[in-house]
Amino acid sequence: MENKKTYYITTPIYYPSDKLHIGHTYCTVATDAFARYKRLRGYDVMFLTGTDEHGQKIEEKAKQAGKTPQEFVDGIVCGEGGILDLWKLMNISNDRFIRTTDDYHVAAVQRIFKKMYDNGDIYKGAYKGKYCTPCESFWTESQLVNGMCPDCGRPVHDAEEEAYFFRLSKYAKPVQELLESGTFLEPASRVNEMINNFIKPGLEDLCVSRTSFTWGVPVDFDPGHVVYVWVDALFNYATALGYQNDRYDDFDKYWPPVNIVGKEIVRFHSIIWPAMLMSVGEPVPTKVYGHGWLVIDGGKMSKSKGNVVDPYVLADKFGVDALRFFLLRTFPFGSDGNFSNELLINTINTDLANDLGNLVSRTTAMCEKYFGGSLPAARESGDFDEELIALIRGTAEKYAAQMDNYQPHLALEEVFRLIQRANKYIDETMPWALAKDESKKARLASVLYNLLEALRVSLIMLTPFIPASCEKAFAQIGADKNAQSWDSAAVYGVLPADVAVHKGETLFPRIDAQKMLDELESAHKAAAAPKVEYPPVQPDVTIDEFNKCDMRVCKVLSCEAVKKSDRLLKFMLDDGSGTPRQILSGIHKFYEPEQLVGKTVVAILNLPARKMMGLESNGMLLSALRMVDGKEELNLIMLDDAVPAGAKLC
Ligand code: ME8
Repeated sequence: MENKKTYYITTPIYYPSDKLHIGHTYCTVATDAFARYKRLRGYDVMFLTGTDEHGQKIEEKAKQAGKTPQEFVDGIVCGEGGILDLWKLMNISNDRFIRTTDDYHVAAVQRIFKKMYDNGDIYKGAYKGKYCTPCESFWTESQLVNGMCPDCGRPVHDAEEEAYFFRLSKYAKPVQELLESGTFLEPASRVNEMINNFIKPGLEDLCVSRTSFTWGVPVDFDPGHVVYVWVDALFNYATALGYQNDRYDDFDKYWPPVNIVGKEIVRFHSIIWPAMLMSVGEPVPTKVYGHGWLVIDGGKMSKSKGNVVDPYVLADKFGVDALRFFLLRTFPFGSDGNFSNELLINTINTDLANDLGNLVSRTTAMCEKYFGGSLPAARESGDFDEELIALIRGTAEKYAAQMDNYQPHLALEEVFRLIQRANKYIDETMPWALAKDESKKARLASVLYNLLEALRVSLIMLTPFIPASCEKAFAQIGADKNAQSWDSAAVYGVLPADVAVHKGETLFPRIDAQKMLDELESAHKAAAAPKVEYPPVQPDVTIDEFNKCDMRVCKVLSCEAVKKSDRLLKFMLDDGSGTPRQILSGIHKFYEPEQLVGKTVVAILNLPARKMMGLESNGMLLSALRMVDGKEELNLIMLDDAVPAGAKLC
């Protein structure tokens, strides 16, 4: 048997520094559609996605969350509502998922780094830059803000640090030739950008090790250095197939890849990446496609701007297929696209509910109503058939040309030309009028059969985009596996003459735009709210046990910080007894003393006295403690000042 042709396609590996948003989903859904399309065409496909888990940014984020870097990334990648869950929800058909913290990848990157060191392409040198001592950070001249550290605004000084460099300069010429040849980098507009902005001004050698943090792949022959995160990350595409490791064994089978990436990382993928592959003697990618960004009001989505769009919320409100479809139908893949909920609703209503949804429901309903779901054998052709049948036969080729060019929105344009033509065919042939005339039954059967065939080939081409909905629609129009195959997508007459049709559920209900916009606003607000963790409820206590706790209202007479403690505050309280009571409380992180003087608080008075920092504490102030995004938050319980000191809580 002849071996199938192989096809290897990848997404970028995303940083698990935060939850992913609709921009990441856009890239992954597009790559999924390309992978599904190639499978449909009979290719043996390897589709890889994954996560880029090392580097200073992740190390810092983990620290802020009070977790180790590994715990932190595990939560974002594998935790509930994490990256793996998101791709499952979005029906992503990846064959493999790589995490750069996987042992096999780490070991392979060490071998790759050593290989480039041994062949002389990596050498030890000195990294010269501007150093900010308090921040322990190196900066380049251009990163400085008014000559000062961009992080803390303090002065910087010239400094040198031992580091490894990759001889990128050596590869300037072959990389330029690669960029200028054929279709390695697309869209073509990005080629000139790379050559003019990066290669022509002169490619400098690239610093490929760091000593200022440890969360990375250690350079095994020089402790203290970790491999630059981009070297570690780019090679994921190779190690995931078993390159320089034993975990997998299909590098020879699938290499080289098609790398789908966002436009901001085209430089890494079209200059540094091929140069490093040339260094280790492996073929460069077949293609690097730099897709555009989804923007909101012209600006890139970012967590700091608070304008990220949560794919979980959108999938929940609109359905996974509607969201997948919208992303690929609306925005030309190589350009930026302005995301808006209005556009999303409009696309769903126009294309999915009206054009496709109506074609499915009208056609299947008429098959049931006029023929009980099974068409009779007699046929009669008539006006308008020819044009529709020509489109049924001719659309697949045009669609394929667009898909092969990584232009999903144009491929969908072809499919919708056919769907719209089929809807017009219903208006032209007026099946409801034919049904009234017994002598027109054969003509009516032909009309409905032609509509089913138009639907069938459309659904084949829509499968890479909306797989779950197509499966349901195929069942409704009675298309078996053979009638769903790519080979049958350009053939008219594949459904059996007596095809059995079942009208099913509405695939894409129409959306009430205003109602949905209001719902979305509140859903996004709820999703953006910090995640609060509540501890489980404690085992029961009896009322007598509870009554033993003497909790009283107290007035804060004075409050001051305890010397040499950054946590403790010392309170003198009026507890109603006439004698001031001293209580210590470790809440300085949350309150300054002057905020609390005069306040009405609650304390439990009959706890045994305790000494802290040499001072006695006679009781404990009550507060509400909760975990918000992994951090402790505390509110002291304060009552209305009208409540007198000494009042008992019950
Ligand atoms: O750059 N619109 O990871 P990352 C469209 N770890 N696509 C977007 C987008 C937007 N607004 N925002 C993100 C990294 N993307 C590296 C990659 S690869 C060896 C290492 C998509 O988490 C787009 O594909 O920042 C972009 O390139 C990618 O997410 C960046 O993801």
